[in-house]
Amino acid sequence: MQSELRKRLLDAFTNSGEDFLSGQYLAELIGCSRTAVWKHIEELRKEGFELEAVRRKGYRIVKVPEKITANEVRLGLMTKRLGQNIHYEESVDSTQKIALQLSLDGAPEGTVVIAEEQTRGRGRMARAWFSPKYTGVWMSVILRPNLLPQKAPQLTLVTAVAVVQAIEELTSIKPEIKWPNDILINGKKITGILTELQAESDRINSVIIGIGMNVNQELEAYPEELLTIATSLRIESGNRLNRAELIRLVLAKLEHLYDLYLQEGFQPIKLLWESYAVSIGKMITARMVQGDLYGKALGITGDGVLMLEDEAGKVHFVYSADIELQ
Ligand code: BT5
Repeated sequence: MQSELRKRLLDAFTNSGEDFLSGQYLAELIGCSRTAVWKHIEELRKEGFELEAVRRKGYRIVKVPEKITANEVRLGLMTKRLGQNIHYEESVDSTQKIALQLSLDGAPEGTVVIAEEQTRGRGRMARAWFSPKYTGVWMSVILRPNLLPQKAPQLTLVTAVAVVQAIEELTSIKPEIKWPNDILINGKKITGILTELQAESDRINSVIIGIGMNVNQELEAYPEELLTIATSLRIESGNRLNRAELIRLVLAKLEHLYDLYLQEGFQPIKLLWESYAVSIGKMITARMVQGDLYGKALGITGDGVLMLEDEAGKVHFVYSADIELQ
């Protein structure tokens, strides 16, 4: 929505307080048709405003979107490193990009970038990640582990377990993990994780973990192509969640599991991960750059690599793929 029109619309609602404003009045005020007013109202709803619409009376705002502030995240944060340094932005292209720049500038481990909205949020292989304003958690965490670069993908699995544990603690929902980076509820995606690495030949400079969580979106907020594949914690639990609290919990779980991983290696994470994994023991198709592979998902190796047994009984090691459950 053009910002001048938006400003006039919000000013009108500010002045009207609890009173309703009719579509006709708003149309005249901002100089457009009633259909256009309705579209603007829908835009506001997508951003997290709750509007009451009553026939013959019009509209009024009953709830404004709650913003996250860095201070709100810090208050009650139970971590030693993760989130001790928070960069909060209202709107960015991608938190990954900002985090990369901060990491190149020497930001300490645990630095977190949080945005209310991403205009070019991204998934793996340059796919788009839908990141609407005020309703999700779009954040990137900078880690600097003393590990060989080839171990970095394991951090995706460490993060997946942390996110599942945080969701379990805050809601009564039991999410599942689909290898390697999807967290699902009832088969629909609630969270995606993107792990990006800056490394020299044998040492990691930084790993940037991007976490995208659908929290307070309603179904109408999603574009057509995501309607059948995405969901949000609000849709699944029926409740709006406090995003700052969720962020604190994810950071606390992640720090705990990350420390466990650094001290004891991948084995304890593997056990936890497997207890949440949805694909293990099932027939799956692994879609890879080099082609599709169909077979039974046997589990993950001690390194976090997916093992898939094809119909001829041959076991394949899958390092990177999109998994389709049959
Ligand atoms: C992912 O990629 O799932 C990783 C997503 C990581 C997003 C975070 S947000 C903070 C940080 N900053 C960024 O710019 N990114 C990270 P992938 O497995 O490639 O899945 C991408 C696919 O998921 C898309 O092609 C869509 O089909 C679907 N998708 C897009 N947006 C979605 C959403 N909000 N919820 C569920 N599915 C979505």
